[in-house]
This record gives sequence, structure tokens and C-alpha cells, in this order.
Amino acid sequence: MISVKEKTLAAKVRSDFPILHQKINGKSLIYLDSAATSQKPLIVLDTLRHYYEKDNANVHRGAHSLSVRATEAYEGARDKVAKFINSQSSQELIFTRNATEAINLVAYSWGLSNLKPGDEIIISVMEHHSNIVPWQIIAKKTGAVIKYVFLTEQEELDLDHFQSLLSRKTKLVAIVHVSNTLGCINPVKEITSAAHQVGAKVLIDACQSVPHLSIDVQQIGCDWLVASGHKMCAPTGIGFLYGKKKVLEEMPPFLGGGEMIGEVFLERFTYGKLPHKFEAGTPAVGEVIALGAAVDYLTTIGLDKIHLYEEELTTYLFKNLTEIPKVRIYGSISNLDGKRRAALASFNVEGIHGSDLSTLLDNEGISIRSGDHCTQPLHRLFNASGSARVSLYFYNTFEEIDKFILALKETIDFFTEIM
Ligand code: C6P
Repeated sequence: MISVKEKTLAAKVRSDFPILHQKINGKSLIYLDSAATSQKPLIVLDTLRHYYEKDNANVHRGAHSLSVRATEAYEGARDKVAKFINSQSSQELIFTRNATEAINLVAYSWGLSNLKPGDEIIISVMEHHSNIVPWQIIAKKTGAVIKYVFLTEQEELDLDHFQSLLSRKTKLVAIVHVSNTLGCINPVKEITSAAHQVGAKVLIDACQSVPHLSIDVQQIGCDWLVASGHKMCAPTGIGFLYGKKKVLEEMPPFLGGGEMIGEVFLERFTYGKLPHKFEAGTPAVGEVIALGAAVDYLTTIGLDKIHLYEEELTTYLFKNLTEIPKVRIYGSISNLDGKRRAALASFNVEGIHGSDLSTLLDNEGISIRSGDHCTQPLHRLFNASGSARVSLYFYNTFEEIDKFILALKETIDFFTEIM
């Protein structure tokens, strides 16, 4: 099935992604691993190259022309990203290496100076290790206690359980917006408002939502939101932390060094204003500017258009995947209209290891992920050491899904024969 809509979006954008037009093991590449990292459009690659060819200089440091140009482009990118998530001000947007570093920034800066023994941190069992391990480290250092929100029988976030965990002891709720393994879209606005009612702060891990959904931090109301550029068409090595201005102002710096200071004396220092207070050292200037180009690119296509198209792809993927015997999909499959499911499916096939599946599909030019997707506690709940995962983006086509489904069926048949 090739939809008419496919001709107007995937077909239109595919020429923007040179990497997609190559053979892998003699077959046309079908890239179904965008949740791990997305591919990059030409405009992003060109922006990076242009920066290093024409504008390369350190930022905020020199009065010479190149430094002025680099600084303007760097701060211009901050404005673009801030606008992209509807932040009130660019001062609320801190560049980090990735989402992981952004969560660690909040954990070490806010967590260490605000949490005390007996305080509670609520996270969920579906969190990525990046939103578990930093809190375990901080809980150990401060004596705070971690409470985990469990899943419903439908394998979605159990909101009743979440409500029951909330109390005046809750100081922080840190929740993933879109699970990278279950694919569910969690109701972050409602979660934020419930957490605020007991006086807790809220951090949203938006790594898997910012690339696919229109995000409005003011509407969500969260105190912090984190994402990685490499999942949203930008290069690796760049991510961001959004924080409410008042909350960021009250937090001490995370790293010390150049850029983040006001004045330095032999015995003490003062720190600079937002956002620079949290950006110690020379930043990833080219990557930031390229992230700005990625945001322009996504905005020009339109996040609503991307989301609608991905909903259709997701519905089509699930319709086909659920018909294959022996396939166990993780996460709710009762919302197949795509509305509460992101464009990914983690699954296991009875009797076949996920990494064998991935290797055999790679022989057909199809890239899917296998492993624990950095959600070991979640996989443990399912008694699985890992799973295979297909994840889509707006450059994927219905035809690619057809080829993946066919190759998967053939792989299962092959294993059934030799077993
Ligand atoms: N998930 C995946 O294949 P970093 O590594 O900092 O860019 O992103 C960490 C991260 C945090 N939260 C969620 C929900 C994520 O999905 C990820 C990255 C990749 O699913 C790599 S494990």
C-alpha cells in the first residue's frame, strides 16, 4: 500500500537525506532505528560545514569578525530552539551535550542542594537509564528515597498508582514523555499539574517526543524538560535543558570554568547570568548552530504534519505486526489509531533472539535495533533480557514497512524450519 499522503511527505523529504540512498548488503537501505538516532538532512550537514569553512571562532570571547559571527549564529540557534518548544525566554534554554547530561545537570545542581533524607523522588519503571541512574546517585548522596510508578495491565503508565504515590514528601517527579521501549505517550500536562499540587518539581524527559510532537513547555507547565539534538535531525554531541527562569536562577552552577563566571578572585568567584551560568567551557558551537538549522527544517515541514503522517505509519505498522504469529509486542496495543502510541514498536519473537533478528534483517538492508534500549528494569518486568525495536520517522514509507514485515515473516519461517 502506498498512500497518497506518502507522496506528499516522505517522498518529498527523502531527497533531503543523502544517507538513505545507499545499498547495505546489496539491498536498498531501510532505516528503522530513528529512536536511537535520526538521520540528518542536507541543510544540517551544509550548516555544519559552512560554519567550519566560514565562521569558525570561539563564542562570547572576541571582538573580531569571526567571533562576532559565530556568537550571533550560536545565540540565534538558542532563540530558535527556545521558540520551538515555546519557552518564554531564551535565557531558559541551556545547551548540554545530550539529554543525559541535562538530567545530570538538574540532579547534581538542584538535587544535591534541595533533597534531604526522607524526601521522595517519583520516577517510573519505564524510564531510560538516563532518568534512573542520576537519581539513584543523588538519592544515595542525600538520603532521598525513589518511588517507582508501575504499569497498568495494558502496559501503560499507571496514573492511579502515580496519584497514590504523591504526597507532601514528594519533592520531584521525573517522567518520560514518550517511552523509547513501550512507545506510549504519557499525559505530562496532567502529571505536572498533579505533582505541583503537592509542591513537587517536575522534569520531563522529552527525548522521544520533541522530534515528533509539537511541544509547548508553557502549556505542560513543567519545571525542566530535556532532549537530545541527534534524535531530531541535528548532529550528535548537542542537547538541551529547558528550565523555568526562576527555578534555574535558584540553582547553583553544575560545572565550573570559563564562560559561566561573573568575576573570579583568588579565593572565590561569582557566577554569570542565565543561560551562561550553566554553560562552562567552550560549547559545541557548530553543533548548536546545526541544531538551529534542524529546528528550522522541522518547523518548515511542520510538527503537526510530521505527527499526522507518523500516526498513519504507526497504525499501518501495528496492523501488520500484530497479524504475525509468535510476535509479542511490548506496550499497549489497544490504541492503534496512533493517538497514544509513538512511531515505534519493541517486540520479541518466540524462540528467536532479538540480536539474531537484527542481524538477519540487516542482510536485507533493514536496520532495526536490538538490546535492552537502556531500559533494563522494564525488560526485567517482562522477563526479557532485551527486545527488537522498529522506530520510524517522517522519512520512512509504507513500502519500507511492507518490506520489513515481509523480511520478518521470512526470518521467522527460516528459524521455524531449522528448529
Ligand atoms: N535512547 C534509544 O535507542 P542521550 O543518549 O542522552 O542522547 O539520550 C538518552 C535518552 C533519554 N531518554 C530517552 C527516552 C531516550 O530514548 C534516550 C536515548 C536511545 O532508545 C539510545 S539508548
